[in-house]
Amino acid sequence: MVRAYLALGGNVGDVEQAFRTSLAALRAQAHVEVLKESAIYRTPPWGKTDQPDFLNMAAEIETDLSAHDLLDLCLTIERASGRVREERWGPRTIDLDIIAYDDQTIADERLTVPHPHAHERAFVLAPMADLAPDLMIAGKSVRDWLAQVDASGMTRV
Ligand code: A4P
Ligand code: MG
Repeated sequence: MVRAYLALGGNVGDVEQAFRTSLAALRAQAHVEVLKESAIYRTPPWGKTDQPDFLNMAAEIETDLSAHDLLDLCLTIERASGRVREERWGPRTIDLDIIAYDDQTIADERLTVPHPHAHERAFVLAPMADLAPDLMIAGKSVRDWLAQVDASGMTRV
């Protein structure tokens, strides 16, 4: 079994419900155990700023899936949880990223792990700090990265 960290985020529709649906889908998987969930944070939009605030959280899991199979599962869950209405596929409610997979470094056309932007983003680092402040990403701990980035405007839900 491998320890891995997932970051969840969204800003369309009922994101908390999408988080619950996604975590339930992970739990329902024989190959995944959800060990810990972070708090949920309301976060100012990063990058493209003229859009609604996001909700973000992270989960610590144990899995015997390969990193690529875990990615496929995340994409499947994204599609299933991202439905705004049952009868029709709506805008994507949820983004499910693999932040870390064991202590492995992966870089191919489908997958980059650790997530290449995790250490720059308070909306990833704050939830990750709830779970694994000492986890090393890009040469520094999550705690140290969090102290360096702009985490203003974030609130725990
Ligand atoms: N992929 C490669 N590495 C990974 C990984 N470690 N985890 C590939 C997950 N996927 C990975 O993903 C497209 C492809 O990335 C996947 O099919 C997989 O093969 P995507 O999520 O559809 O798109 P993206 O490339 O991540 O671009 P996107 O969604 O435009 O940007 P980001 O970087 O995901 O950022 N502000 C706040 N406050 N909170 C947020 O959650 N999120 C974004 C989106 C922007 N601003 C935000 C937030
Ligand atoms: Mg993404």
